[in-house]
Parts: sequence; C-alpha cells; structure tokens
Amino acid sequence: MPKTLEHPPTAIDVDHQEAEAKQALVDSLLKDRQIIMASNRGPVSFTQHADGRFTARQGSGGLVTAVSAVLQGHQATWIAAAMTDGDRERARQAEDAGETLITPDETESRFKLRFVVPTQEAYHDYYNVISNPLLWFLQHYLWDTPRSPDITHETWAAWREGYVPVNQMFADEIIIACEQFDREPVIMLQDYQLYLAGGMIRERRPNAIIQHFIHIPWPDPDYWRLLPKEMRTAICEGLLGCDIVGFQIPDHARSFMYTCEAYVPDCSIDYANKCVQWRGRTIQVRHYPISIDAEAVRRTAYSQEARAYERYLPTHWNEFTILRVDRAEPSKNIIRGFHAFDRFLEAHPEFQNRVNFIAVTQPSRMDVAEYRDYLDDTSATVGRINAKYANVETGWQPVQVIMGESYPRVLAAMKWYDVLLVNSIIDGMNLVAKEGALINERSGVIVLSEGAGAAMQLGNEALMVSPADVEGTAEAIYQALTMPIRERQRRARRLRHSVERDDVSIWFRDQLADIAEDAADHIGQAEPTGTQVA
Ligand code: GDG
Repeated sequence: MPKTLEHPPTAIDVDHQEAEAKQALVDSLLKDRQIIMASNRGPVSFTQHADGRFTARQGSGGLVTAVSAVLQGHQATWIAAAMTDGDRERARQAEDAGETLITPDETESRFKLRFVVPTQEAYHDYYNVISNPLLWFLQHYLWDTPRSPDITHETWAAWREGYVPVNQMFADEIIIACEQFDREPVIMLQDYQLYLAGGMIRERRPNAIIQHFIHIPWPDPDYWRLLPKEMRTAICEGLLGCDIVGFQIPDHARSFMYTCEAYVPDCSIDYANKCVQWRGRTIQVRHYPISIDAEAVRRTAYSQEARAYERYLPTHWNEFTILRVDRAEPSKNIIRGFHAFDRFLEAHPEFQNRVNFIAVTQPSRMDVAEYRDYLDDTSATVGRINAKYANVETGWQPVQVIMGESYPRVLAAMKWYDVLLVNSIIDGMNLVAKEGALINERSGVIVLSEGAGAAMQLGNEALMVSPADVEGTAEAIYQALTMPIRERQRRARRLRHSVERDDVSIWFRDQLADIAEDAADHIGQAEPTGTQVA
C-alpha cells in the first residue's frame, strides 16, 4: 500500500524531491558518459624548473576556481590553451612521449588535461586583441563610445588569424577527444573566448551534446551593433551550434535571445519557453547562477597557508576595515570605489585615522594596454588619496594595496573586514561577494553593485549601490560602518546561509540535469557515436 503523508508536502519536501529528481537525471546521464570541459585558461599552469621538473599551480580567476571545484568528483577531460612557456613545454613533451592526456596531479585530480597550442602570434590575436579588449570590453559596456573601439583592418586580421583559428583548434581537439569514447560525451564550453567552437563542432559532429556557459554579462543588441555584422552574427551562430546556452542571470539570457532575433536572420525565438529555433534545431537558453564550493573555500580559509597570512595581515587592519578583492580590472570599478572612499572621508572626518581601506589586487591581462593603463591610474588614485589624508604623526595611510596572487591570502583577508566593497560596473556574478559572505568573522556588511549578478541572490541583505554613484557609495560605506551590531549580525547570518544553501554543486547539477532532460531526444539519436559528416 502506498505510504500516506501525515501532512501536505512542505516547500522543503518539494525542494528535496526536486533535488533528488535532478540528481537522478545527472546520474543517468553520466553513468557511462564522460565530460569534456573546454576553457581558455586551464585548471593548472605549469612551470619548468632548471632540473627539467615541472610543477603545476592552480590557475586563478572565477571560472577556474568554480569549475575546478565541481570537476573534482568527475572523470573529465579538460581542454585548455597553453598560456605559459611551462604549459607549452609540458604539452610538447607530452606529444613527444605519445601521451594524449596530461594528469596535472597524480594523487588528487580525476580530470586529465589536453592543451591546445596555438602559435604565440595567433594566441596574442585571439586573446589580447579580440577576447579581452574587444569582447570583454563590449560585454561589460566599457567603451568610451565616442572614441573607442575602432574596428580596423588590424582587428579583422586578429579575428581571421587569431580568434577563428584558435576556436577551430579547440573544436578539433574536442572532436579528437570525443572519438575516444563509446558514448557521445557531454561537451561543456566555457565563456567568451570560445564562441565559435560550438558551431564548428556541430558541423563535423551533428549529434554532439554541447552546452556553452557564459560567465560574463550579455549586453543589449544595440551595444552589439558596435561589432561589425559578420562578427556579431558569427558569434550568435557559433553559440546556436550548441544545445543549451547558459548565462548567470535571466536578464543576460533574455538579452541573448533579443540579440539572436536582431542579428540571426533565419531564427525564431520562443521567449515563453526560453528557446531559439534555428535551422531545424531547438536551442535552450537558460540561466544558472554560479557559486562557490563552500566546503573547499572554508578548507582553504582555515589552511596552514591562510593562517600564516593571518599573522601579518593584521598590520593592515584598523579600528574599521574596508576591503576589496579583485583583479586589476576596469569592470570592477576600483578607481570609483576609491573616489567613494575619498568622499566618505571628506564627509565624515571623524573616521579619519580610524579606518583603513585595503585593496587586494591581482594584476591581470598585462599584455593589454587598457589594463596596464588602468593599473597605473589605480596606483595614481591611491597615491593622491594617501597624500591628501596621510597623518605624519600617527603614520596613518588610509589606502593600502596588497598586490600579487594568492588565493589563501585573499581568503585570510576576507575573515576580517567590516565592509566588503564590490561595486563592479557590471559583473556576470562576482564570487568574491559570495566568499566574503561565507567566511567573514566580523559580521561585516557587503556594499554591492546593482550590476553584479550576485545582487540577484545577495541583494536583500547587502547594501546596494548604483555603480557610478560615488556619493551613494560613500553614503553606503558610512551606513555600513555605523550599522547597529545586531543588524549587521542578522544580515551576515542570512548572507552566509544563502551561500551555504546554493553552492557551486547546484550550478553544475542543474546544467547537467537540463542537458539530460532537454537534450534527451537528441541524445537518443546520438547512439552509437561516430556519425562523422566531414
Ligand atoms: C568571472 C566573471 C564570475 C584567487 N586568487 C586570487 C583571487 N582569486 C579568486 C577570488 C575569486 C576569483 O578569483 C575571482 O572571481 P570573480 O567572480 O570575483 O571575478 P572574475 O575573475 O572576473 O570572474 C565573474 C566568474 O567569472 C565566475 O563565473 O563570477 O562575474 O567576471 O574566487 O577569490 N582574487 C584576487 N587575488 C588573488 O590572488 N584578487
């Protein structure tokens, strides 16, 4: 006899049943199927030492942090571009030895790595001309449009000799990797460097299962018009080669559908069911807010290495501490954050000498002039504010910059803030806000940009600011520093619970569950594999 419920199902029962159903879908999808992950930056980068030995170091950045965490539990092949001399040399040796896959670390990692090795010129064009200054800038609304960008013959050359061929190299490597498996693997492409790869794989492997997740915002079609028609259409069509295109939040998913409607002539959009019909196929357009691996973040935050940093970091703290943690990246709005701090000190001089603003900054994309200039401008702003307020008697300097790359140090610093400032102009998600919410020990307040994807989840408990609003951001800093402790505690508790509940495993599970469900017909047709067309 079926068991009768003693009470009607609660929201928790329903959540639990839904989670079990999704997990069952994922388990059946991956029972005898592998994952092929592809991203520009790999999970590790290699350094070769004088004795010829290689050491591997985990890469930084939001994508690698999140994807490495979810892949630990799976057998997967990760395809990435060789970015350093060490990577290139390691890839060359692997090829000479007939080693098809590199194991980054024999003991811990279950994924294997394959490098794509473009020439340095092609890589430069793909990464330093198209991906970062063009696509990243476009997708974060970073242009000063009366002056930039200029799309010139040089941009076109970089597109044709860099972006297109490097995407083709990724597609080729992925196809080779697919051929090793009996069942069609799940291909998961990551981000804006690989927009053309999905379409290129589809051409040669019509039954491939392809999902593409875009970590960064997707602007309105009007802004995409700044890219020549051939480029923007190629980007949309490349993505429409996939089965599912995923974004961080619904707004970005919707903008993508509008952009397809505007620039892909033969497609039709079903906004209600969130899909695009194109050339006889249906492409799902979804959103999956990315998060952090709460357990792993805590492990690192309380590791010996992090604790070692905790011994010297307190020299930076003051009675009140404001923290920001970012790559030296224009979209993170670092300079405007300092302007807001300057306004705050001006408007509330009683805080002078008692508050420190610590910026943990990681130099990024230094081969791109805009990034070098931005870092220079950041340093100049810090110098100006310190010169304006420094107290020669007490030795107080209001702004301190900790430069370099160390994930344990970042997490160690996050334990201590009273205010975490995340004022990005626009941000796909922003993992720093979630890490801070999880591990801060002082019931610190998060001042969060309305433009960060994280606002969707954390917006109720953070103090929200409009990214260009210097005055409003200064005021939010003041409000945070003067907030009664009970309110700080209440907000901090809710933020922490929210991040604990929706961690990165859900981001990953939901994508795979959708692949299992929405691509079910298509997976049925895909067995057995190897139906090559060209
Ligand atoms: C992109 C999107 C989206 C590690 N070492 C250092 C360092 N880290 C870690 C941080 C954080 C991550 O890097 C940075 O992630 P964010 O999400 O804040 O930013 P992006 O790198 O721009 O990531 C973003 C993300 O992809 C995932 O989808 O959330 O919107 O732009 O985990 O702890 N950070 C710093 N120094 C280090 O040495 N500053």
